[in-house]
Amino acid sequence: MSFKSLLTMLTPAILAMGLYSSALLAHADHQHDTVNEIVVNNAQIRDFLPGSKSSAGYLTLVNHGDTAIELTKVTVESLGRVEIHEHQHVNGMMKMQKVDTLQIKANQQLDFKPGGYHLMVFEPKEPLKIGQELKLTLYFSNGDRVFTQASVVSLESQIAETPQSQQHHTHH
Ligand SMILES: [Cu+2]
Repeated sequence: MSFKSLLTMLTPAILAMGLYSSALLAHADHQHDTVNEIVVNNAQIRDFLPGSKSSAGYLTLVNHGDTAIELTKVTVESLGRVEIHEHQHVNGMMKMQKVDTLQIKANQQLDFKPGGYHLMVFEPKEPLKIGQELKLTLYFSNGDRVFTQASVVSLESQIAETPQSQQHHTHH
């Protein structure tokens, strides 16, 4: 067998190997995207008002995935307890209550904001400082965890960024 014919025989095999490895790479990229299907933006924790035992936190959560996900728990560095709350109108009164799990549908964005879903934070281990960044962790029922940095903001700056229509609601 000549060298040339050996090469001709092997070429399809070499090509196939090349295709196989690029297919593997493409697969790896896809896996990476899948992990990042939950995106968290603009996480904020309001500084505790003097004498107040609780404060509020807001963020935007986007599920870029094809399936619904369930948020089950949130933790924030230096805060002893974090709850997920929602507001509801009951007999003309705005009431809030704790929710154990919060579903975010496929390709849905959920805004935590004044008068809607919000985080209720308690038990600061030390006084918070405006501008401080705290690590915030979101836990999902499928075992996924998403980390973000939450900025500590003043009540004044939070109101300034809130649409006019929502300002009338006093939280706590
Ligand atoms: Cu609340």
